[in-house]
Amino acid sequence: MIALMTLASPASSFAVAGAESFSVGYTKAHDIAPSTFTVKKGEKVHIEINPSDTATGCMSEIMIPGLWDKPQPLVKGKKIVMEFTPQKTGAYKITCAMGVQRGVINVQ
Ligand SMILES: [Cu+2]
Repeated sequence: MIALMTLASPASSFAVAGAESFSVGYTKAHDIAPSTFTVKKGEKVHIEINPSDTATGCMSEIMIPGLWDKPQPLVKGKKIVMEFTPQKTGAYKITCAMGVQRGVINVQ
């Protein structure tokens, strides 16, 4: 029973109706984790980031050019929710507000 429940609830994914959902952490030491995602074109994506630290300097904001274009500040304890439906396949960079890459979303 425990094994079945574990299989049904992987740590990086949880249920949001109608969306592929990801739970993401942030620390200053390791930035976002996980940082690589694979999703499907035309299917809604729901990403929640729960920062354990407040980011500073260059990497203080996060965005996904082409999927989520409004930079969001990473503030300790302040959940960030990004929801979007990718319309084109490709590899979309997760970046800071000035475009430095910190992860990738592969749309298949
Ligand atoms: Cu930057």
